[in-house]
Amino acid sequence: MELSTLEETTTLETTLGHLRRPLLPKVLQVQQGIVRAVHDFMFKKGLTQLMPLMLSPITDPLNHGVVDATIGYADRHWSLTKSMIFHKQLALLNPALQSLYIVSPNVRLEFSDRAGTGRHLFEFTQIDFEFKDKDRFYVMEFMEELVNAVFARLNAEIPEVLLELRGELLPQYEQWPVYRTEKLEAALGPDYERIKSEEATTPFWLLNHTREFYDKEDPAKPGTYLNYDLIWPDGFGEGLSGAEREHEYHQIRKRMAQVGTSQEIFKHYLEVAREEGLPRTAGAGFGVERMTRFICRLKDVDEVTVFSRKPYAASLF
Ligand code: ASN
Repeated sequence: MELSTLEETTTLETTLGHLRRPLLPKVLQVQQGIVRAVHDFMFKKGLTQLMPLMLSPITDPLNHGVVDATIGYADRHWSLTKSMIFHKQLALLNPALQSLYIVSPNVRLEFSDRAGTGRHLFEFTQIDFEFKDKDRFYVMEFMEELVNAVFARLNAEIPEVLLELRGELLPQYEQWPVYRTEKLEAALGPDYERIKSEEATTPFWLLNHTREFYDKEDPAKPGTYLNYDLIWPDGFGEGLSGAEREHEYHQIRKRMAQVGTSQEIFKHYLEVAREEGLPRTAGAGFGVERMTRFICRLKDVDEVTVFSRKPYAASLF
């Protein structure tokens, strides 16, 4: 969509209408409850909180194209944060730091084809966490425990809000099914993720997406990856992605070449991998607005925002 069309369709009335929605404060109460419960959970589990960064010479290349968001400052290009993946890994170079988390604002200037997914905002917050010397099984179990802890807290703290928004309290999940992308694709075709999410009644894990160079390739099965997505049920789709990370210099370079990442932009990161050695880590990040949307059973994640951030349907503020 051209900007001129945007100007015509985004009026002051629609912008103010969005922020005046009567149910919005209740949705925000749920979101606040999630963040508070997550902080307490992370504290109990011993993760150190880092403050977010919004600008860096390197950021997540993502596995899909977005509009470039770099600015010039002090003779250098600085990218707006798409995720803090590399900063999580680099921060764990500190020998006294074992695990960390960040409430991290991300800017991803999505193209208009993601405007109608119900799951994309061009600016959102993810809670990103990373552990040194842990594997995918540890991270998946950690997230399962986190979801149940957050849901139990919300049930205890704001039952009347949950009843009004979703008609019932939140469940506790005992079993999280685990599927592999290649098997689901063979059974259900290319739209397997959506189909499985619509069929599911509990969250589940989807293993092995072919993605960014930093998701570790399985040494036992080259061409497959030690990553995991949490998929919310009832058609709400992806809510978290994470992986064990590549940390060996030659393997990182091989994967960069395969997926077409610029080694020039990442030269200092590569230097650390070559000279210092990156720590062996695993982690993940989940979308706060997406978790809020799932809990409140909202049609579109943009219903969680005060100022719309739906791709190409910009708010005036
Ligand atoms: N936060 C994700 C991870 O830890 C990366 C991302 O958001 N693209 O793997």
